[in-house]
Amino acid sequence: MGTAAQAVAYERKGDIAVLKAQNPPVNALGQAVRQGLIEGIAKAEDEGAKAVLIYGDGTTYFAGADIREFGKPPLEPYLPDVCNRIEASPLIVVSAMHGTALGGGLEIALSTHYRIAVPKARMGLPEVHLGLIPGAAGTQRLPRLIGVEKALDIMTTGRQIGAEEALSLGVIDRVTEGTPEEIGLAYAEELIASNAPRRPVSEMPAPEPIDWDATYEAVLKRGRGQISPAMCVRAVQGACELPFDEGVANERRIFRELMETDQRQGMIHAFFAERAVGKLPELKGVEPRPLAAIAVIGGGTMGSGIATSALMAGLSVTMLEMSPEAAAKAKDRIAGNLSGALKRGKIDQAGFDRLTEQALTLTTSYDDLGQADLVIEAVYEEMEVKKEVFRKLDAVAMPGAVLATNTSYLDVNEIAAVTARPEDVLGLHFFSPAHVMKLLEIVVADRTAPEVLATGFALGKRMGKVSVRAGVCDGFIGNRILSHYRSAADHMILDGASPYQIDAALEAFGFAMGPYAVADLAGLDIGWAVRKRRRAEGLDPRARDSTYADRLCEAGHFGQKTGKGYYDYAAGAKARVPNPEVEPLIEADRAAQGITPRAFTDDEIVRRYMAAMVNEAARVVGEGIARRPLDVDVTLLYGYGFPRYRGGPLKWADMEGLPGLLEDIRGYARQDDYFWQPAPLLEKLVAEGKTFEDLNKEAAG
Ligand code: 3H9
Repeated sequence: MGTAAQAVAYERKGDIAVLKAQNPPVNALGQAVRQGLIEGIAKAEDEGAKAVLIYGDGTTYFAGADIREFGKPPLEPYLPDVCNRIEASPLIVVSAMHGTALGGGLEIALSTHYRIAVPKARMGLPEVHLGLIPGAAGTQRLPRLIGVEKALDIMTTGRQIGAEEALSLGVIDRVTEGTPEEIGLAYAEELIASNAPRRPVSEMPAPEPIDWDATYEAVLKRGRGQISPAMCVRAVQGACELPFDEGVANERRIFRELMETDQRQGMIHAFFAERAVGKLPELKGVEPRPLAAIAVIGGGTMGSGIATSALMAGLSVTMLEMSPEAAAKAKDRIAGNLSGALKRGKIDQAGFDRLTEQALTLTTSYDDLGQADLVIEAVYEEMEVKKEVFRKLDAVAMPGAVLATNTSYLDVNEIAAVTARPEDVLGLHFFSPAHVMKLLEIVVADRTAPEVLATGFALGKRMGKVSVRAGVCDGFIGNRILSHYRSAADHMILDGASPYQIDAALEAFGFAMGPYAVADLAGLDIGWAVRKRRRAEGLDPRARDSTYADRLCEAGHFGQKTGKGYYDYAAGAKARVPNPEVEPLIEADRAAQGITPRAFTDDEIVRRYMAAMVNEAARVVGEGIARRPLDVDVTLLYGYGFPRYRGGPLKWADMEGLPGLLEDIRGYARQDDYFWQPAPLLEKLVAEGKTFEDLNKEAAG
């Protein structure tokens, strides 16, 4: 980062000392920046300036503390002291914000006396997303400025607010178009001319209290096991009940405690992992192919979701369906999806009309796909059906067009092989609903060209997805691992656990939904089809199998969409009443297999489920299906409801300790040595005393 003077440039503009932060890419508040701010304020005072303007060079004001410093010994000057030093200056200090003023960045702004921002600026206190609370007096100053409830909303959700909302809440004083330097200087000159007073927020009266315990409990519950949002409540309570300095000390104590937690480690791992997934050696210097027009084949829920996402990304979309009626239905689905964006203010009515009437073309003829830069098929999940689509596509697609299959399990090599251009073929595995879910698995077949892979990543980026590279295997990264840990859960049911106990145990662990509630949501027919296919392909005779779920499907119970599955939805999706037909089916299955049921503790359920997940994930990494452990973590976080505060399954495994997990897996293998064969990579890591994180670091070079 260089010296303090380089990190914060000092310049006099008449009566105003201008401090310009220069720490690309996001002006994170690393040690040199903090030092530079302290020195800049002191110099301005020594030189007799009347005001100080603080702003950021490049694209943003400070985006927060330097997260790379976390977990290392803290370096002076500490950020809270920098904030206090700024606020205590006898000069008028002004912040001019653009880009994102986040976390410590907003805390710096709150310690300046006046705040101005450009209309596009965004701000927030997102520390909870890193397992922390604001730690530079944000929990003390923001409630003094805007009241406890509004401050807690911003802190506990970590949401970003735009400049206009910040103005209306009273976080900032003014919104003006211009460069941060221009608007900041003009504002500072005006304040000097009008003899405006210093305005330290710490001297404002303590905010009005609320019902702290009730709020703490409500926020804790909303966090599904995440502790930092609830701890924001305790820190803000300090702002009401303690003198400012003691409130800051209280916040500091909580911040330091959270810094030591696994949750903080997990969330910061997730932050960097999701930025690392797109960094692949084979993409270095590879240009993606042009992307302006895409085509989607199949307008069901998935195809319509993909089309919606593409339209929202500014691409024109041709939707191919089998009949004009089916095409009209697809259009209705897309319009339905887009009306959600309209309601949320993401597009206006004119945008809605343009997307549905001009950017979207419906067709029933493959001949109309000849202009597409990229075609995605989202037809029925059946190899022969997909192959037929690709043969037709090969005949009509323009040279250089990327041909993608949205399969979730099937062999992309086999699909590519029916075309004369397998180098143009890849898998783009979206997750349903595709316009909502952030995960995109980009499946590389044996002959996929690097620029085709790069085009997949470019498409993902335009659509705002988190894209993960995956190799070809049954289920790629996510569904392959899912299939394994779901089997572990199914085995526990055969052995005596109930689906409801399993769901409850895993939800208490932090999953958004337990596996059986998820199955009901996705549709039990999906798993049924996969089971039938695998049985037809021939199961290994050592593999355990169960039939109770098939019986449920045979009775027409496919989950939420039919009103019954593992749960009965007569009283609504939220009520989650167990379906009384399920237990007898399970008991019959156990009896047929001669199994005497036993009791499971919730801890054992979680341990077995996680061990199965980690073991299969280790195989997926060992076989190169996922490049690095972090690719698995991001896949599970974004596609499978894995609790973010645990970092992903392999980060969790590192924190739990790999030797203990391997020992447990070996123990389970004494009862079922087929299912519980330890993954060779897990054994190797344990033998070498390494972690999955070591592999991530080796891959980063
Ligand atoms: C905090 O402030 C605690 C305080 O309360 C108390 C302290 C005592 N540090 O996301 P991008 C890197 S906690 C270090 O791809 P975008 C990022 O890794 C902090 N590095 O760009 C990436 O590096 P690379 C509270 C950071 O335009 C590059 O910058 N603040 C930091 O899509 C570009 O990032 C936050 O939580 C950082 N703080 O989004 C804000 N931030 O190129 C976290 C980014 O090597 N940051 N990097 O992969 C963000 O939300 C987004 O990065 C941001 C830009 C919106 C700023």
